[in-house]
Amino acid sequence: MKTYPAYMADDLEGYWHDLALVTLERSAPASADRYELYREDDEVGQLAFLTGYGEGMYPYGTPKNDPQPTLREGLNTVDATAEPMSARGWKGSLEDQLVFDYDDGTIRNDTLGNILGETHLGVGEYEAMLTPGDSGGGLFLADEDDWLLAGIHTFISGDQPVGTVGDIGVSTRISSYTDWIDQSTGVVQEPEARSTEPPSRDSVPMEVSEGEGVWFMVELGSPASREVSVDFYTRDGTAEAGYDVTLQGGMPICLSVRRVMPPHISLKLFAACAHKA
Ligand SMILES: [Ca+2]
Ligand SMILES: [Ca+2]
Repeated sequence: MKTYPAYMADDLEGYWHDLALVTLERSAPASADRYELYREDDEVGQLAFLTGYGEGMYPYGTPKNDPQPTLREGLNTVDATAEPMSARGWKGSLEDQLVFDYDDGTIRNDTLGNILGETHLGVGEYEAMLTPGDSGGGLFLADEDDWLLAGIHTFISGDQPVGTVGDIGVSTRISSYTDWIDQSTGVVQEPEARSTEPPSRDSVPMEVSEGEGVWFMVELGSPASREVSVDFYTRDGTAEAGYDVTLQGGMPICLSVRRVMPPHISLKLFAACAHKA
């Protein structure tokens, strides 16, 4: 695990850079969901998707007493960075934190609306807040066709019990840390395909530089008269699937060919490689 160098959590001095990177001993399974980082600095005002394994709670602080940790999700709106809270005595890396309040549709509980002078009464029944145990969970913002990881939950500010309407949730702002994350985990390169398909088995590259596309050749002994499909899998070597290499098009890839003349087909497979910084 690699903790952000200037991390500090202190009741008097505040929360600073509450972020760490965890390296798994083995690659996560290919079936595990993966999310890109949110890299823009326009998070404020956006609808956010909150996830976490925190304690189940009803909106006014009554615990649900779940028998085991449960993944929950809900929505809220990123009201601001935590910077305006410095006037209220907050300390810490405030510019690098995203804050959102737990609304119940009333002005009275519109905590950040009242502080910031901009009424925002929440998103109704989907409005969600962090509870104890949600630390480390994700705050996601929508991209065109996916959700991007924009925050990691760090703490809740409010009266006891925490997680009730009017509380403020705080997530570490990922866009402030993308340089550190990139340097620590490797830089994703755009893969470039080799310009031409290899003409023969002998010319299929056995070694490939990072950032280059890879061609695989699959040969048939004789012309096919019906649909042919090929299943293939990768085996981890010095590069691990899902960690060092991402296969575009998913895994396994199945190729169907109706007529094959001449009797070989070739697959093009891009490998997006990451190199260790
Ligand atoms: Ca809210
Ligand atoms: Ca609000």
